[in-house]
Parts: sequence; structure tokens; C-alpha cells
Amino acid sequence: MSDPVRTLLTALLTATLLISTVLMAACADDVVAPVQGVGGDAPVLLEQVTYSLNAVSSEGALPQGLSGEVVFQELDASRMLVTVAIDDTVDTPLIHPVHIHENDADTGGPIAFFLGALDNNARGAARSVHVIEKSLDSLLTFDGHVNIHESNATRDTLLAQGDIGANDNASPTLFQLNRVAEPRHAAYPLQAVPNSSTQAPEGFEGTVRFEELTPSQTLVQVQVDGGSPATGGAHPVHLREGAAGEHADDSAPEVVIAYLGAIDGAPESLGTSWTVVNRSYDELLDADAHVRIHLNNEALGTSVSAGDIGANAVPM
Ligand SMILES: [Cu+2]
Repeated sequence: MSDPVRTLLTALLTATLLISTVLMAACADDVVAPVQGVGGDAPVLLEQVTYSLNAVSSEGALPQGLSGEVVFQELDASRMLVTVAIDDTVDTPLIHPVHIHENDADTGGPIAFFLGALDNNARGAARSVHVIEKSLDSLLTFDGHVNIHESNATRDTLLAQGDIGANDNASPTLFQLNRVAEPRHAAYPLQAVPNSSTQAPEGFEGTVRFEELTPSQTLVQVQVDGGSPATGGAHPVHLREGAAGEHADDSAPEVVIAYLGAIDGAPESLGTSWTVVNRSYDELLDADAHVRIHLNNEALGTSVSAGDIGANAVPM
């Protein structure tokens, strides 16, 4: 490579890095991009694209609707991390399902992908994440829009909506991901908890899987066996202190270590939730903790599934 060419390339790379750093600081840092990192062993520059979600007013529980953003970030060759972040936290026990629908927002269309349902009890988080097995390139040309619905029971009520992909002209920017070179992973079973509810009286079995994401962050997937529990509701999932059996009678509710992604109980959903937890993989695998799936935010005393993790269990 000749020196002038090398100089030009270096200048271009520096400019790109500066632009992406400025963008991160201006709008996404600490708000919508949980996988951004600084320094570390193996930082890589990947592409992301952000779309606005506009509030939709209604006569429902949140008359003003919600506004926010959806950010699609490359995770690796075949996966994207999709973060939905709302601008304000709202005081409601509702869990809002989020979908990518076909066509533009004005036209409307069927559900193409389920995204992470927003659990409002995770106050201060005001976000959900989901992993979909698509490339960012395929998303950029996808004819779709994102809807945040009030709840599964009131799916006709929209809280927010925004065009994505082929229906919006947003351009990708770069972000830095401190991907661990050889990410470790571990999975633990979740046991069904029989309960007095009518929606899921036998509870449901599942799996929680931890994947090392960055040196300080872990990707957590909760999967219900057999796919959607098909309850028609939405079920909050918590990482809690102590062993699952210690407070089975709910006499002393355990401290929540982290709010995990809620399980969307719509019959056509995948029964999967995702979370980026700001704890290292080693920290979680040493933790005195368990994962608990609750019936809903109004009945947190009713568990439908639970399983020990970390110091309390042996991975599958
Ligand atoms: Cu939808």
C-alpha cells in the first residue's frame, strides 16, 4: 500500500470512529445500546440502525401512548440484537407486546417477528431486547413497521408505531462491541410450579441459558418448553436472590437481582425472552440465585416456573 493511500485510509477510519463516537454520546449512550463498550480484549466495529417509534394516543390505559426508539445491532454473522427503548418509564403493571409487522405503518399488516415484550415493572429499564436470526442487510430492505401494543388482551390498542427497513431512510452507523473471543455458555432447567391460576395451573417447564457477551455483560435467554405457553397473557421473569425453594410460600419475597425479558404468552409467539444483564458471566455462574417466572405483575406471588442457577445448581 502506498503511503498516500494509507494516510487516506487512516484518516477515513479515524473520521468514521469519531462520527460513531459522537453519535453514541449524543443519543444512544446508556439509553438504547446495551452492548456498547470501551476498551477490552477484542473490540469490533459493527453496524447498527435506529428508527423512531411515535406515540399513538388512545382511550386505553396510557392515553398519550409511548414514544421511543428501536435499535437493530449486528451481534454476529447470523444474529441481530433488537432493543426497544421507551422515552419515559410509566407506572403500570402492563406488559406491552412488541412486533415487527409487514408493510408500512399506514397500511398495516400481519406479524412478521415477535420482539421483546416491554415489562413496565422493570422500572428504570424501560427497554426490552430480543435476538433475531437475520442479517442487518436483510432488515434494511424489509418492508415492515414496529408496533408496541397495550397488552395481549387489548392488542388492538397501539401505544407506539414506527416504520423500519425499506419504509424509512435511516442509515447504519458503527458501534463498538467488546465481543468475547470464545463466548462461554451454560443452561439450567426451569421446573413447572403448580399454582391456583386458571391460565397456567400446572405451570410450565423451560430453560434459562447464559451466554457471555462482553467481559461485563451476559446475554440471557429464557425458553419455555414446547414454545409459547399460549396463556394469552404475558409473564414477568426475574433473576432473584437465594435458592428457588427457600421462599416457596412467598412469605418473604426474594430480592430481584435483574428483571429478565417477559415471556409473551400469545399462542403464536415463540415462548422465548432475551435480556442483556449488566453482570459478568462469571458473576452469574457464581451467584446465589434462581430464575422465577410469575403469572403477571398483579400476581407476583403466583409462580408458574422456577429454577436454581449459579451456586445453587449444576448446568445442564
Ligand atoms: Cu403487533
